[in-house]
Amino acid sequence: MSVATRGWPSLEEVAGEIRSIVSDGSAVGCMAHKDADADSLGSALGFALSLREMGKRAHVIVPEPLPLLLSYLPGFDTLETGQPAVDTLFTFDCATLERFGEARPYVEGANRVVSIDHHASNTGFGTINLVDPDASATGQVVFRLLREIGAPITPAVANNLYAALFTDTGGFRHENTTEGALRLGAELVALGADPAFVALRSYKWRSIPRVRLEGLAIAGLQAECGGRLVWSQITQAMLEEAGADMQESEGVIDTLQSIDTMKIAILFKESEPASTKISVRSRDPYNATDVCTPFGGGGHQRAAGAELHEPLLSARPKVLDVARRMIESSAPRS
Ligand SMILES: [Mn+2]
Repeated sequence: MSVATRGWPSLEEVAGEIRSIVSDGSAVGCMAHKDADADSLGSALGFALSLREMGKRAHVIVPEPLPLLLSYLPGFDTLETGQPAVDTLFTFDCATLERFGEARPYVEGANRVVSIDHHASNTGFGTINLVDPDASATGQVVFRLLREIGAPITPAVANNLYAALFTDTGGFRHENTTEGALRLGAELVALGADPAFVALRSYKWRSIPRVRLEGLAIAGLQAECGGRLVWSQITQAMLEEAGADMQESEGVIDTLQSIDTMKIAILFKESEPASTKISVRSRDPYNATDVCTPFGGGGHQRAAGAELHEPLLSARPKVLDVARRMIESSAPRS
C-alpha cells in the first residue's frame, strides 16, 4: 500500500503517528465490531498481542455478547466487554459507527480513534483512518502496519492474522483470494501460524446443535426467480428446537451461497422479537450491498448485512422486494 488509494491516506503517511502512539506510555484499546468475525477479532487480538510484546498496555474490547466460536484465537481469554479508559482506541474491520452497537457512544467519546479497515464503504469516522479497500482482509492491513512500525510478529500474532485472512477469503475460495493473500498466508505460516488448526476450528468444528440448526434452515429453503433468489430464515423457535445459539447460525448462508443457480442469497435471522438481521451473498452482476443499504446496512460487493429494527414477519417482505426488483430489473441474459 505505498500509494494512497481512493483518497485514503497511505500507510506511510499514518505510520509515524501510530508509531508514536504505540511507543508512549498510554493505554490503548483494540476494538472489534459487534458479532465479531475472525477478521475483526483476529486483527484486534493480533495487533494487541504484538503491542503487548513491546510492553504496551493494550485492552482488547468486543461489544457483548462474546463471540465464543472464536475462543480458539490466541489471547481470547484476555477479551473485555467493558469500556476501559484508554488514550487511543484502535478499531478493526469496522466501516461505520453502527458496527459498535451499544458500544457506539464509547467509540464516539474516545479521545482519539484509529480506524483500521478494508471496506470500501468506510465512512472515515476515525481520527486516523488506515483503510485499504484492495486488501483481502483487515488482517492484511494490520500485518503491513506491524511491519511498517517494526512491531514483532510472534506465532500468536501470526495465528490471529492468519485466521483473519483465511476466513475473510472463505478459506482461500472467494474472489478476494489474490496472489497477495496467498503470499501473506505463506508468510504467516513461516512466522508460526498453524493452517490446519485454523482450518479445523473455522470450518470443521461444529457442535451438534449447530448442524441441527443448519438442517432446519436448509429444510426451510425458498427459491424464487428461477432459483436466482434463494433465502431462508432462523427463528427463535428454530434455535430452541435445535438447542442452538444465534451465533451458531454462521455457516448457513454459505450453504445458500453454494446453490448453482444462486444470484442473490439471503438469510433472515430473528435476533429479537422486534429485530431482524440479514446476511446477503451475491454473484455477478449483483452487488450484495445493494440489498442492505436501503436498510442502513453495508459490507462488500459479495457479502453484506443489515439489521432491521422490526419483526421478522414485517422485515422479510421488504428485503425480498428489494432483491426481487434487482433481479427482475436487470434480467441477465441466460
Ligand atoms: Mn473483513
